[in-house]
Amino acid sequence: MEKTWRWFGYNDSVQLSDLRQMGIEGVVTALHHVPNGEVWPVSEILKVKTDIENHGMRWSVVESLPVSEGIKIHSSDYDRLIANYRQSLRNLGQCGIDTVCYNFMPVLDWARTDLQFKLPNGGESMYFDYPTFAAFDIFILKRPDAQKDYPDWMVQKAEAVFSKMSEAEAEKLAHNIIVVTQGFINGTVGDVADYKTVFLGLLQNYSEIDRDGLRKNLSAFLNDVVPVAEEAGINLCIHPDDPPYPVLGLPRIAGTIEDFKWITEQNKSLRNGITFCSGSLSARADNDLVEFVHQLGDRIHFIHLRNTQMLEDGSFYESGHLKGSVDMYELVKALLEEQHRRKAEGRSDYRMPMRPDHGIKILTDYQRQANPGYPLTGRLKGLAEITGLEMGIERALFHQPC
Ligand code: DNO
Repeated sequence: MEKTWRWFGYNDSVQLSDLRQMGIEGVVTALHHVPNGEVWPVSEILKVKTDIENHGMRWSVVESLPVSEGIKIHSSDYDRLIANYRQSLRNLGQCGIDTVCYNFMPVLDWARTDLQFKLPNGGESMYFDYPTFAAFDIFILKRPDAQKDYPDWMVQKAEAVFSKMSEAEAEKLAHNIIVVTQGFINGTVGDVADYKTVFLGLLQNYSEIDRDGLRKNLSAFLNDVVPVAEEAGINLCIHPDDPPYPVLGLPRIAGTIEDFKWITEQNKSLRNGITFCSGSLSARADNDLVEFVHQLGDRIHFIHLRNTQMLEDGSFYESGHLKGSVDMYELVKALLEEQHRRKAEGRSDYRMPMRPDHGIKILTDYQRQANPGYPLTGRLKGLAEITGLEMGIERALFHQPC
């Protein structure tokens, strides 16, 4: 696998020169300063690309070229937004960028209820506590009819959680979910005073859009962008929903093998591909990740590796890279088999870009500013673990590394 690293651009506390020392081959980044829905100019793309190359790496993946809400709800602004998206793809292709990740999650990208969850060893991780999330939805956000979306036992648990929360804690929870976790990935709600009201308004846009409706909109999006990706030589890859099930009454359509099969069937081109995120997909007991790779491996263009520990009520926490619900040995083995299969077929894209996703906050991470989930040392530990695992599997099973 190609060793890549998510770099948040020039505001990142990690420099491109640091990445070289860490053995990184490819950078995963985005033009974070371009507002959602606007065209990514060639000059801006080239500036970043050249800088990465001057540091001896390549710009392996764009994560993400954000899909605006207007495209997801197919609003009256759709034509302008999709024309801009297509133009950004052409511009990226013209600059020689070949992989673009995106997601189709309504309103909210990833969700966690605790960004500073203390592990027994003193490290800090992130937690999605379902009852706490329900408490946010029902009692803090007060989304109309939210209660109906949860079983009674969950509502009771949520009530108990909420009754113990101070006003400041409730505010922090809402701010984390709506603003802090979304801000650095071009989230739709800015850090405005009435962020909860703005957020409720965005949720309201989906009142008439159910699962089938959102699927229809994704299908329309794919019809409009996959042909451009083919011309531009770009592998598009959709990121799974995180968590991989509906939240806040919103439809979510990228959480299971069935979902991804459906997505790949909308356009048979290999350019219509997948970001395989083991952390997101693993937060669901009925997702067999190895089976996912067996069935859909040829569409995987980008890999995020991390682990989660699932808990009984649908809650989970991020448990590092090797430990947790995912059998990382079996998974990496399946991914390497896919690489060897591609190589034997003569495919030039056999070496899949992989980044260690998220990381536990440890050691020097407490002195260095980072976006939630992206501490340097914790992620580097993950990369080292995965690299070692990969080498062991390659040597033991394939003799000849890809
Ligand atoms: C958070 C991530 C997301 C994800 C993007 C992909 O750390 O899971 O930012 O990478 O949504 O489009």
